[in-house]
Amino acid sequence: MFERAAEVLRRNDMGGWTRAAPHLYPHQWSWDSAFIAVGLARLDTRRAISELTTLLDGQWTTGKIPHIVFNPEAPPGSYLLGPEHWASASLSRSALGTPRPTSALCQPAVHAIAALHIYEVSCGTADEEAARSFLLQAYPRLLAWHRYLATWRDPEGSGLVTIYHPWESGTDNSPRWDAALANVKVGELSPYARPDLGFVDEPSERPSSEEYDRFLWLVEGLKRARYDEATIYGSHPFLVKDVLFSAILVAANGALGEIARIIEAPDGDREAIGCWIERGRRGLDACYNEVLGLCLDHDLRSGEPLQVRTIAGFAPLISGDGGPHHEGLLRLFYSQAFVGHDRLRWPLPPSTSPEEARFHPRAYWRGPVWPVMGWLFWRSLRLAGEEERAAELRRHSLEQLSAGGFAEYFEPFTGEPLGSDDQSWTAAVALDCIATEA
Ligand code: 9WN
Repeated sequence: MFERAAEVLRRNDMGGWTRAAPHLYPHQWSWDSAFIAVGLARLDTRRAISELTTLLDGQWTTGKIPHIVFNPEAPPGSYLLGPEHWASASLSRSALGTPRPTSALCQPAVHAIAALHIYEVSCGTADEEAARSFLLQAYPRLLAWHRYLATWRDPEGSGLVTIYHPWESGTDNSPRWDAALANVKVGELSPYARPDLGFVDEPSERPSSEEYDRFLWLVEGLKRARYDEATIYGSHPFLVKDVLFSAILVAANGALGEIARIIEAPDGDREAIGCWIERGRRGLDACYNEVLGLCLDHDLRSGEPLQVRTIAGFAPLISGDGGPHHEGLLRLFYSQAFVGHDRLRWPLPPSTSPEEARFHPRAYWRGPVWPVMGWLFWRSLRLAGEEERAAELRRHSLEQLSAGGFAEYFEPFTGEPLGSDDQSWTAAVALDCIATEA
């Protein structure tokens, strides 16, 4: 299985970086690349380093790491919004000078976790020195990225990241965004075709056309604002505090703090990182909903929490400090509402609770199991000292992949592989799970 997973990454290797999937996603995606680097660290330290370095080369001067760095060789029209559609460098001076064109959104900040992982896996090997000098090179860029998120994406100082588009959450059509998207009034859009639908067995595996209209309309709004953060904050119709992104950022700040220690960064940096962690934890705590027993995203436009039971509600488990809610969150995680649901093929977290009215077992982020989410919870459980639970999660996840291959996501009741085959980040997390002692 390790060899098969490595083979998927080799086939998707574009020479220094990896496309997210062979057909559906022919470019370099931000958080995919971070997970891919986690897996590559188990194969080849230098290749793992170049995965992150090529992504960081696309960083904007604001510190933003864009959600896509484009593949100049991808066939035109193979992905709906190509570089010409974003026109990042002509609309924003902050995007000038990147070697490859980029999108203008961002995605969850898994990168510092991946960078630290590369170093830790290399310790004691001949590559340790190379990994250490990579940390030295990457650190200022990662710090600028986290500072961007702590400032432009959190002018309120709430500790929570504001997203401008569901694509920024990485959980695109999750019911988390239904209420906020319903308030987006779509104007005139040029007709468009959906290449993504040609790469899956049935359209229900992808977001609906109503969702796509809204996704494209939001991009139009961002372009009209010339991707200027202050302008967007003043007028954009979708501004949401995302608890999963915020929790990943807290965990990534933990990793960044460790990198700062290893490379002996200035004390001032380490203090700033510590403050971001504290603020993030307080922010997540404030989003806890007693009735649902979960953390909820918050719509800045309506001023309302987004009430739905999804995997994102367990954000405090990922931020590494469930605080007073840790035990309650774990109970709910393993209850009939999630991992303990009696119809599940494997006890793995479905992206949306099967008890939710808006749950759909085949529809992308509205129900299927995503292996990368499993990896995040596995990592978090281990860090929280929940060794047995972590080991179970790892075992079931590997069983699912062994039966269904390295698919993008899985039907939770049958284990049927859905979405793209040979999804890079799925193969990558499999490599890391296999390589880690049970
Ligand atoms: C939009 C690449 C990406 C993942 C996201 C996943 C999906 C893109 C799409 O694919 O999003 O960014 O076109 O559907 O939702 O998490 O990074 O694998």
